[in-house]
Amino acid sequence: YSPKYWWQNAVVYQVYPRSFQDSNHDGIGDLKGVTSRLDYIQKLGVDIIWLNPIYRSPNVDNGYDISDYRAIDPTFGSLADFKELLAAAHQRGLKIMMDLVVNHSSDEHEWFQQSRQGKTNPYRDYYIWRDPVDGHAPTNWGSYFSGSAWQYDEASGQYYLHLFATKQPDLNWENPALRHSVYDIMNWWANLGVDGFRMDVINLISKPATYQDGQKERGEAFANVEPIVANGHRIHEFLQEMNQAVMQKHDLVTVGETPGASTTDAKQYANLTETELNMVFEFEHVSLDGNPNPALGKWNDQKVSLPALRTNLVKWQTELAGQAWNSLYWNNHDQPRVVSRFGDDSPAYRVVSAKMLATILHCLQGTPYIYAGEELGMTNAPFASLAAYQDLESQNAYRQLVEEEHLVDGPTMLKYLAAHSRDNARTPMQWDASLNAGFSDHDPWLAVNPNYVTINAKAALADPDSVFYHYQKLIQLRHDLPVITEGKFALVTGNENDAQVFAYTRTDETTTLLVVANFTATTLTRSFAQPTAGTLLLSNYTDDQGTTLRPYEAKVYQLN
Ligand code: TEU
Ligand code: CA
Repeated sequence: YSPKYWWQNAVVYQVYPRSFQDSNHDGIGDLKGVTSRLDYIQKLGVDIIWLNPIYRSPNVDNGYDISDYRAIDPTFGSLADFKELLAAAHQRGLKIMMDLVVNHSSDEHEWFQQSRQGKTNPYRDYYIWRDPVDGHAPTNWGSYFSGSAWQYDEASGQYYLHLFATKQPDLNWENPALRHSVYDIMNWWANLGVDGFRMDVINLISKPATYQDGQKERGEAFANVEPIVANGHRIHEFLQEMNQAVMQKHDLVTVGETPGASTTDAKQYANLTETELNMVFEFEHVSLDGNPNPALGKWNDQKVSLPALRTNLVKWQTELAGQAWNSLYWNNHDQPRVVSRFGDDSPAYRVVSAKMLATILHCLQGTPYIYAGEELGMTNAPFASLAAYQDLESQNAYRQLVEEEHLVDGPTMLKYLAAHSRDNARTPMQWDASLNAGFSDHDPWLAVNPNYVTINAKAALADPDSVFYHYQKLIQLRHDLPVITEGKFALVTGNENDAQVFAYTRTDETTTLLVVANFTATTLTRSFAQPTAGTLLLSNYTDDQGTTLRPYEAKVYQLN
């Protein structure tokens, strides 16, 4: 089945190269490692691989700090290794999507090295420099990674803006020369044969016309900068210009990472006429479990309720229908593992709840993204001390919130890190039960999850009831049934306030699918769980008990 745009019924597999497969015994995953595992990815049945950044980088933020946009970081291999991966992927009918990080670069990028030379350097305006105000930073904006978003530069007496780490200065998109440098880089990779871009925090590139202080929460030293910089006044102009300079010249798939984007914003970014981007990663459904104290942001350990989650998913399904395209994701390299966060990772329910969550997501409208290891039901990391975490966001947040602002105590913050640290997603891929999960024969850069002995790809491939094969079936269904891509979404009548079960239908001219999922470990009865006429297409149990739903049971029926 082929939709209007090929990426509409495609499924994406996200590879975090650092954690996927080491090929040269240094404990860090690399490109040759990815190439060696393409058969596995192909077996799952996906269409596209998204690679997190592999460009040259000092790696303070695992590659999101790029010092050369046209070079491969030696940690990952060479440009020749990349071309080999691209060719091997294309041979198997797999496309490759690159990460594009152009809200900021590394401070070690040549542009910044020039820019910091002084006010008259031709690259000065590639970045955002401001004079001090009353002897301090120009505004009270906080960085996403704690502390001020401004860094003072002694030599020129000015501050530069960094929404992320100090070593990630923001690029100045007001400068047309910078913009065209970015388009040149994109065309260079597209000409090399890459099939798309995942654009890092792309909706933060248009900064406000005037810089003003933001709102601080009680006890906070700095203001949340997101409402000030997200979806800025020139963002659509910049994306349309990029679209004309790059996307219209190649057949690319594009997804914009857009924190703080509403459905209204998404309708413009991902409108179905291909003038800006193909789709977005929105953050609403992964922000519902934030701390009730806004000063603590995402740091929390409470589970989200099904009604809150459902209301949000339903809103995106209905508001974008026919107007814009969304991506579908439960997790990525920044988010906790889905089965630990929204399901139940205890031995009794891990497999069944992982399959349930996959079913609910993969029958929605949009393009699904599977984060490496999700198809195995990999879980959060069991890190017990601060020292076990590598991620700078986690380390900085602990320092600021516990030690500097005293907004939370240490043991509580460790619980929050266990629930939400980005390192939960970054532990090495679990290939088999051998040393270091088959990821590397060297100590891995981040500890493997000890549960690799039972949770691993080799075991999953040998078990016809594994999470892996459930994902494989869901992907196959999407490729076979137009209703999954095109069908109208509707919540089952009576499901609006159900605290335990999520049930929806998808309908096109010829068919209706009914998707029912029990989000609890309790056996329940729902009349709508047994349609009067229909075929069971997929389930996470071996038999069907009609109106009875066992723990985490999920069923997909084709009606009439
Ligand atoms: O993340 C952007 C983002 O929204 C961050 O707030 C991030 O998700 C945060 O850790 C959530 O608490 C992107 C990348 O995905 C992330 O890995 C990078 O560190 C970041 O941009 C900077 O490039
Ligand atoms: Ca390596």
